[in-house]
Order: sequence, then structure tokens, then C-alpha cells
Amino acid sequence: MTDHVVRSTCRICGSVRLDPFLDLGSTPLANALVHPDRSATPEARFPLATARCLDCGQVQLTVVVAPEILFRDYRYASSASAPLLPHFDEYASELVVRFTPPGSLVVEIGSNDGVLLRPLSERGAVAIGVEPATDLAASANARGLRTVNEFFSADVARRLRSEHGPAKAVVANNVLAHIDDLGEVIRGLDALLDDDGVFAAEVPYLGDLLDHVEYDTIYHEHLSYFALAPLSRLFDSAGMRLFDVHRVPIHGGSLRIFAGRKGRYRSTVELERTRRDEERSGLGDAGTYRIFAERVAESRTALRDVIARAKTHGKHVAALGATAKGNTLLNYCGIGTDSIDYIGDTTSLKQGLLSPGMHIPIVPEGRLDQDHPDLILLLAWNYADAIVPRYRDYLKAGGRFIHPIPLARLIGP
Ligand code: JHZ
Repeated sequence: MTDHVVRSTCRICGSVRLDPFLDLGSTPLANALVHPDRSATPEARFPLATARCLDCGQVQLTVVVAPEILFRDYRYASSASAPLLPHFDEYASELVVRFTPPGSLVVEIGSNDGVLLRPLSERGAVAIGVEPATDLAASANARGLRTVNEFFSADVARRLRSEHGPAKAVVANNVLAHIDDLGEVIRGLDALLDDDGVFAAEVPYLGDLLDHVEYDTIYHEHLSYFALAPLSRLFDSAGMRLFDVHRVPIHGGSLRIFAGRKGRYRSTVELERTRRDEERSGLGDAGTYRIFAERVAESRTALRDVIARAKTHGKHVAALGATAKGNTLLNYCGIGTDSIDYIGDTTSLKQGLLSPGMHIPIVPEGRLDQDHPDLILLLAWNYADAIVPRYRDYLKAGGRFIHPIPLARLIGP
């Protein structure tokens, strides 16, 4: 198996007119946590550079790391982030009320540890996950959340249909960006969805990435950075139509999109409004990406300065959230063990390992409460609203968070 391939064409429209706009260097894989016994072994590194298609506008990576390397041994467990539980509960409720009455088949692509399968099942859906990560699929199955341990494909879709009948909904959250061959997903949807079936997906939104300088969400797993216009083109070219969208705050700002077979559903007012907002927002202008690249460099300088100042004053700095995006940030900014003592994280599968590249130890989040470091770098900044209030006592005692983007700032009372 080759470990990666380089594409020369857009993964939405096939154009060769790909315009590079940001190069974050050669970095290790963001979720390839390192066992301490292997800390002396050089890690695989891959170029991390973005390009925009000058024909359809899709923002993307051209270096495609083999999915078997990225996703079979995967330690990101959705249920470890408490704010995701109410988020997916609300999402399940929307699906069941609008599209999937009790007894309907709902298939989730990339179901992780079953964080959405559970509230769907509780509401009476026949919920089946398709998840390539071996441990996560086993953990979901052990909790009675039916999960097929495979990568989604048209073949898997045909098999599920022959075993369970057509699906009223196929769902894909934070996984479309992981898939190089989006045509294969569409063929799978065609094979599996009932005539009035709906495809629902959440994807981090390019508009938010650019506005808030969320450059750290760029890593090898994320092959696509979606906006509505290229997404519409993808569905249109395959006999489907986007008919609804919500902007949701999760993961720094995402789109929840809904698509069906052509002619089945009328476009909502929200879709038309979001389309118009997008047209006005400058996502199609080359200048937007040039300015973004400049803001990324400024963001790095600001964060390095805050941390350098803290270290000059002898402060102890730790981090919260052994996030994938945190590893882009730490590697790009060159922030390592000379600055950060450890990273606290709730995910048991991550604890005891080292962060990729920078080799910062990952420990249970509770350690932050015991140690009271002077500063905590918030690598899970997307959950700041949930995390900061929990640290009221820490802040009262003089501790501060560093919120790294768009420009590093301190959070305190
Ligand atoms: P979190 C994930 O990226 C994974 P990551 C994935 N690659 C993807 O596509 C994007 O999301 C969209 C911990 N934590 O969600 C748990 C605490 O310790 O920001 C997680 O390890 N305490 C599929 O990895 C991490 O932080 C807490 O209170 O960048 C959060 O990871 C909370 C709330 C979380 O995404």
C-alpha cells in the first residue's frame, strides 16, 4: 500500500486549475499519537498545503494519505466531548421529526462511537453505523449500537439495502471532508436511499474557517473545506439536489446540509438565504485567500509571543484538548515541551500517549485541576463556551486560558 498519493484534479469538478494559497509545511498526521516507547522513531510527515479550484471554488488538499493509515486505528471518540451529546440529541430529533418516523432505517457513515446512533435508536429509528475504526466500532457494538466495521462504499450500501431495505436517511457528520472519492459516496447514496430518502451531513464551513482564521482545522484528514456552491455542484452532477441547510456553531462553525433525489424536495428559504450570503462573502475572490494566509502568519506570531512572554516570566503552561487541530497548531507554531508541560484530555484512548511531532505528554484532564498551571492553552477552543465556566475556581485563583485564534488572547475574570 502506498502511504499517499498526490492529486492534480479538483475532487468536485475534475478541473486541473488548482490555485495553492497556504502552505503549513510538512507535518505528522494530526491523530497519529505516539507511544512513549516509540518517541525516538522518526514519524511519517506529509506536506500540508491547500489549494482552491478556480472553476468550482472547492478548497482542498491535494496530498491524500491512505485512509487505512488515517482511520483504522483512530483515537478521536466523539462521546469524550460532553457538548457533542446535546448537539447530536437535537440533531436526531430533527431527523426523526422531519424525515425518519419510528421504524425507519437510518445509516450513518463514519458513526464513530455511536454518539448519534444512540439518540436515533432511542427515538425508534433502526440505526446502523458504518465505521472503519476498529476500536470505536467494537465499543459501539458492545453498547448495542449496531455498527459495521468498514469504510463506506457503494458495495457496502448495496449490501445494507439487500439486508435491511432502503434507508429513509443516510447521515454523515464530519466525515465527508475525510473522503477523497466523493463520487463513490454519491453512488452509495443512490444505492441505499429510498426514493424520498434524505442525505444529511455536517461539515465544517469554509466561511467560518476563513473568518475566524481556523487554520488549525487544516490537517491531512480534512481533504475538503466545504462551502455551499461547490457542494451544490457535487449533488447536481449526480441527480441529487441540496434542499436545506443550517449554519450550526459546532466545531467552530459548520453547515448541516440536506439533499434528496432531484425533484423530491423544495429548496428552503434558509438555503436560498445562505447561498446569497455566501455569494456576497468573497469566498470566490482570490484576495480573500491571500488575506487569509497573511492572517495565519500573524496568528502564529501572536501565539508565539504570548507563550514566549509567559516563559520569560517563569510561568507554567499546560494545554487542554489533545485535538487534531491542536497538532496542526503546535507543529506549525513550533510549540513543544519547552513551553507546554502536558495536554489534558478526557479521551482514555489518548491518555498516556504523546502528541504527534511535538511529543507533549497527554494526561487525563483532571490533572489540570490538581496542578493549577498559570496558563492553559485551549487547543479545544471550539468548546470554550462549555469549558471556561467549568474552570471558574481556577480562574478565580488567578489562572488564565490562552485562546489561540484568530489572534491569541487571554481569558480570565
Ligand atoms: P475536537 C475532530 O477534530 C475530529 P478535533 C475529526 N477529525 C473532525 O473532523 C473534526 O473534529 C471536525 C477533549 N476534550 O472535537 C476531547 C476535553 O479533554 O475539538 C477531544 O479529544 N475536555 C473527526 O480532534 C478533544 O478535547 C473537554 O471538556 O480537532 C476535542 O476534540 C472537551 C469538551 C473536550 O476536535
